[in-house]
Amino acid sequence: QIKININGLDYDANPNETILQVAEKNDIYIPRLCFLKDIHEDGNCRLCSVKVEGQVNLKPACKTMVEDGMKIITDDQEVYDTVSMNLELLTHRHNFECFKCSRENNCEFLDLLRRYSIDNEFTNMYGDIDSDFYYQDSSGVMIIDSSKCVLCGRCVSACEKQSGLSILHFNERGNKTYVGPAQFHELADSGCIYCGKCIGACPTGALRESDDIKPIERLLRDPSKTLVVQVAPAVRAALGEEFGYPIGTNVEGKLFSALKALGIHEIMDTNFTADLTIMEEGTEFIHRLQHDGVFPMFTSCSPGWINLLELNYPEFIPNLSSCKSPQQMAGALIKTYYAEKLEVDVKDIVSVSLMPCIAKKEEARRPEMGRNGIQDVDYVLTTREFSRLIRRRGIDFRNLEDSKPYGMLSSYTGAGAIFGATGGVMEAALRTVSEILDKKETQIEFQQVRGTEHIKEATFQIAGQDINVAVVHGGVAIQEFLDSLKDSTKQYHFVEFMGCTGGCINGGGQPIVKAKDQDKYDVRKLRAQVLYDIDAKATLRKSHQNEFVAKLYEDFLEKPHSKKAHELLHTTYHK
Ligand code: HC1
Ligand code: SF4
Repeated sequence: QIKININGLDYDANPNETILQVAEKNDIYIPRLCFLKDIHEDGNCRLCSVKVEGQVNLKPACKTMVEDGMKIITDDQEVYDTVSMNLELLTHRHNFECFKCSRENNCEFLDLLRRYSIDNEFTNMYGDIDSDFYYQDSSGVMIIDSSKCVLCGRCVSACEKQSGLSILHFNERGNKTYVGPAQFHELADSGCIYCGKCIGACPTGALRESDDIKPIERLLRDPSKTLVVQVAPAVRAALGEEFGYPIGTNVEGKLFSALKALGIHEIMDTNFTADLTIMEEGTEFIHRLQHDGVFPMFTSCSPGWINLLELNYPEFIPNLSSCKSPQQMAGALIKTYYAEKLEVDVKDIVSVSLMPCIAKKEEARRPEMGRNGIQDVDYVLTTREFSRLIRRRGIDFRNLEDSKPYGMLSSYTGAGAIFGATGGVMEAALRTVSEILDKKETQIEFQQVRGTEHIKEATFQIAGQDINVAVVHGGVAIQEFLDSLKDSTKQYHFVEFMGCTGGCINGGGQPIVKAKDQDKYDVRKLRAQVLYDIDAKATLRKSHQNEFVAKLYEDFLEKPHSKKAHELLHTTYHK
């Protein structure tokens, strides 16, 4: 322990801490833009400049280590003017279209400009934008707009350290510098898996999802259309953050009320098809066990993961479960079974999903995800887009009463709810598979597969056999696991993979948590707890106990892996 002095007051510190760390621990404000803990710590924006006694130049607080007796000033006129000038310089190449920006509500750059009352006192320039900025929307699901980019590098580092793919780079030099896939590549052919980690790291609106709000607005006003919306497990665990609720607040009831207030005709819950997925995937697993099938079997619900596998590890395609994701199963039911029930021509049904994910937009467009030229899911709105739609319609989200959706395709068990957290799909599958194989009531909780460790392994005794499972999340861990699997002698039976660390609760379409708050809170843990709390309180906690899933089989699908189930609920993969 050492002592340092900040702005005239003494503080205890550890010699391995930076000035920024000690300041933030003690609630002393130092501005920051490019610094993102564990992801981008190699400061270059110079906004965290502070004065250190005895030093001629100002020092970047994010990478200057504290020393015993150090005296630091964070906010005198010289520091203030320097930070202001550095901020002003960043305004020169920024296209201020704040009214239509995806970060209208939480732009870290705009927050700083306001905090420092930037009025171009120093540089006499403002928004000297040439029209030649790099703009990339070839993927149809994600946009890079360098006219909003402050070149902080957070996205480049996130792509490297979180997806493990290093798709994004700084291209060109000088004032032509822009961030994008390596030169001459379009996003669509760059190997990007649409995990959206770059978007979550961006402090401005330079990276964003392709916005589908406009067509939804139009369809809501079209009396000939019936909109059926499904809601992913993880959306309810994070949407509240967009409306000022603390991270880790369950807003499921208000979410359904918001859909009703928007005039959505029919609501279903992706949690329902998560339960259905367990029936199909569990049956597939048991079949592989009993018929010497391909092991380990891999889960197939996370499209970021599927993209990564198809692009980089196609040799493992036979290991994938043939199950479509719950999103696509729901879409297929909406366009067949539900359309019939509603007595609406399938051409007039619009199937919309609310997802915490960018890759779900791309999954929905896959040609095999539909039939007779009709896609099962027409539009995917991220949690962020949905919040924007609510705000634009002037719905007072915080004062909405809680409500429930109606209809059988919205009931779910605790097992369906936990799909959105890493380990959730595995735990849900184990609850059902163990009970079917052991032919008796088995345990509910499989704690060993929970938590944020990137690769979790466990062995369970099921029907007298050791079943080895693993749970892997995030691009980096996925690559590490698959690389080691090639040489491993261990017989794994079942592996859950999720493209994002933490699973869908930390998906690329979830509310963006500002850099400072990412340091302060364990976002993944808090959001996951919402889902585990829903599960703990549920009366039914195993997918095979969902009576409406049973009814769906009785009325329509017959049994897991029936011909009809195969047609609607299973898929193939691209090489
Ligand atoms: Fe997910 Fe899934 S859990 S993939 O993370 O299997 O996106 O939430 O909807 O489809 O159910 C996402 C979440 C989601 C699917 C389910
Ligand atoms: Fe990289 Fe993921 Fe962003 Fe694609 S979506 S550029 S893989 S971080």
